[in-house]
Amino acid sequence: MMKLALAIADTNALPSAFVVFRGIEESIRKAAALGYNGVELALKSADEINPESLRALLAETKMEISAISTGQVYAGLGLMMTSPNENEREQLRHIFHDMIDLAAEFSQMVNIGRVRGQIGNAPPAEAEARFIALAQELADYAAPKGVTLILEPVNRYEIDFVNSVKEGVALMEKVNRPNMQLMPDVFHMNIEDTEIGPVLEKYIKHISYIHFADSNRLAPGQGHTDFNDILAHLKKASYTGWVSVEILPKPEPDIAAKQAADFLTPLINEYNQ
Ligand code: LER
Ligand code: MN
Repeated sequence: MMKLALAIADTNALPSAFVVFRGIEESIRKAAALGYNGVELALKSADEINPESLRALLAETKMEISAISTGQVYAGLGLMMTSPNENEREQLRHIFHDMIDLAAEFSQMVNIGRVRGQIGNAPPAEAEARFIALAQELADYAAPKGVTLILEPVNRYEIDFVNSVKEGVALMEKVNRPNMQLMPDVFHMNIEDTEIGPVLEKYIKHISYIHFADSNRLAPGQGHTDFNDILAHLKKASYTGWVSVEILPKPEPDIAAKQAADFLTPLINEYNQ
């Protein structure tokens, strides 16, 4: 089964948090009403969530958490896995342990987005080695809890380390942990990869989660990305799992979330036939 999620955050998330809706309870209720199967939670730290009330709300709305995403750990706290500063990496270790513990109950997926860090002026091999060491450590912490870490290739205008899915695959081979996978975002792939559908199909064994946005980062259906072609390739590769809508909240959050659900729900229903 392919399932559809919407990226959301709490009301206190930074303006830069890349989500359609804010306010956890209200967002989950609205996403459920629009037909989404789940929500992706963008968090800065695990203590933004009260597990007991989230558990009750998910049971009531029949919604799931698709993944816990960590962009705010970079955007809000400036922490990077490539950092040469051991103190920063130690802070990250604790934040990720708490996120992984939370994901053990909710979603079993923790995203590594821009928090993987920049290379900047560091020798690239050294920055990559620091990332790999911490990624392996976190994957080994997550494995007995049934949690997978999902690294998102992000375009060159936002980060200088792991822009394309192809580069992500090369890094995954070096990390070499079964619970460390990729989370391609078709918006970034449109900038960085040679093709979208065929590349997803080719590297499917490394792919556990996908972000959907159109070429202009509006709701799927509002730009020129060919979602029928992407879904045909995913189907050929027997992809099952989440696609998560991560788009600009434009022209209005409610309109954008509805446009995406209205466009994707029939395509996903057909995919699941
Ligand atoms: C996060 O999922 C993402 O796609 C980034 O572009 C946000 O800055
Ligand atoms: Mn994304």
